[in-house]
Amino acid sequence: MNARTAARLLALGLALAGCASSSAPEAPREVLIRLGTERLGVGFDPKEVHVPYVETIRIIFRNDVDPTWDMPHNVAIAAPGREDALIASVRNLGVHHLQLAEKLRDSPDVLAMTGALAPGESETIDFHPPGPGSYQYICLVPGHAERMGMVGVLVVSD
Ligand SMILES: [Cu+2]
Repeated sequence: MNARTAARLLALGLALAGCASSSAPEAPREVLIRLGTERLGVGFDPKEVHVPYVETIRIIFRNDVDPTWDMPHNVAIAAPGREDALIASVRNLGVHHLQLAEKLRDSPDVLAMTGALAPGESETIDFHPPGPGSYQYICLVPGHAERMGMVGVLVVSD
């Protein structure tokens, strides 16, 4: 965890503490999940995550690959039904993986995404699910999803 992530988590803790003291108990509006990657393979770990439907799913993503591999990974939550189009757009843009976040962050095919992270790096993003459903999370580093199957599914239940 880097200092920025730690600061964000601290801020989150303070915000939640503030809520708890000022209102009656209610359903949580936020859940925190951790996504990592295989250490000696090209894939997410875990490949499937189940969460209840809430306003905000805070995702801490860490590239856990062996540091000697020099392999970047990212995670993008694709808009349902747009997974293949998103992967194709990365191929067609021919973008370097370090430009992925810059080029695609505003794409309607992406609901949330991190930048490409080097081994050992982590980044925290907030995903606001449009509703219950299944959302694929995809590594957009060229070839990882298409050729290596670096895809997972986030199941948001009602
Ligand atoms: Cu990857």
